[in-house]
Amino acid sequence: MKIAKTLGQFIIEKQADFPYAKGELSRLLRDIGIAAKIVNREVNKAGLADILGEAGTINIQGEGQKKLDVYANEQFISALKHGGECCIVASEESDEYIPIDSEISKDAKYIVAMDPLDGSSNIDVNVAVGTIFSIYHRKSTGGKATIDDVLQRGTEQVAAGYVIYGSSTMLVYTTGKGVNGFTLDPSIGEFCLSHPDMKIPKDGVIYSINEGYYAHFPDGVKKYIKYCQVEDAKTNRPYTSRYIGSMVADVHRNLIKGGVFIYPVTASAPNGKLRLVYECNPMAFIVEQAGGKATNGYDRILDLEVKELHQRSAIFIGSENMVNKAEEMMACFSPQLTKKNFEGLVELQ
Ligand code: AHM
Ligand code: MG
Repeated sequence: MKIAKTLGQFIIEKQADFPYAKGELSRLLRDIGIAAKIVNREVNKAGLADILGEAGTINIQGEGQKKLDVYANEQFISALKHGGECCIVASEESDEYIPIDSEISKDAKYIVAMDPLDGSSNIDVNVAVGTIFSIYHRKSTGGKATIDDVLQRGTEQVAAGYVIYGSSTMLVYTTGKGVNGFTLDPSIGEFCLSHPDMKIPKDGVIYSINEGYYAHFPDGVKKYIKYCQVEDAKTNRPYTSRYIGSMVADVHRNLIKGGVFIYPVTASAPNGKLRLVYECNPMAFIVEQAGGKATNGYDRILDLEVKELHQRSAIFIGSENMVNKAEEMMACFSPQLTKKNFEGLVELQ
């Protein structure tokens, strides 16, 4: 029987790609892998809570039962604290960034931004959810790391990844040298390399968007949806519509099969819904590293200026040709209000 390479073995092997690194990033990735296994265990028994009579109030250790997203947040923070390689954690679950002041972290060089349990409203109905993480070098030197260490452009990411808790559990990550996927083998409790050097097809036939908000979409997005639905044998249209409502699961499927995932600005979410720092940037880094594309409809996600920790952005992400087509529609039917054309509009009034 062929023995699969574990995540731990793979990380050590790849350390040679960073000749000046002393293994801190490898240890950080290992810590994230450990937390992912613990969260996976809880996600997997989510439905049992009621049966075991533990839900809502007190668990067997006498602790209050936590919502899974809070639980996941605590597990990742605790793993990163104990690992000693991270000086700040920024999380969707915490309003402010969390400095890590412990003795073993005093020389830590890395910042981790994460969404500990993305799509958590899907937990109750046994649909895939995910964890998203993004790793940066601390920029400041001396003293405590600050919010400016967190607010770096996506291009500055050192590594990014996601865990998908689906029909199997996978961890997919990049350190800027391609994308590799690992599937958790529950019998040995290890993530094993199952998807080496992942590449997203240039074209796809899946479009993924919450069409319930159609009336609230920009015209460019409406036109793109109509384009996807038109019959055209040459381009394999009509395309297939698939929307899970967990970004990790939707993007993961498209990464493997080809497709585009769009969460645009809407009338009720004028800046988009998804968060730039710990949702859009890491997914954009991964998809670009797999040969795909990610924009906000006009500009590359990774180049966007980051002003706030919980900043939102529209996102068009996936197969390059599909994102290009959607962008074309945006440019045509929802041109970006740049300073120049804004001034033009003012003059017209
Ligand atoms: P969350 O971080 O609160 O879980 O929200 C993010 C999720 C994404 O995973 C998903 O793509 C999107 O929200 C779904 O939103 P909607 O229900 O508006 O389509
Ligand atoms: Mg989220």
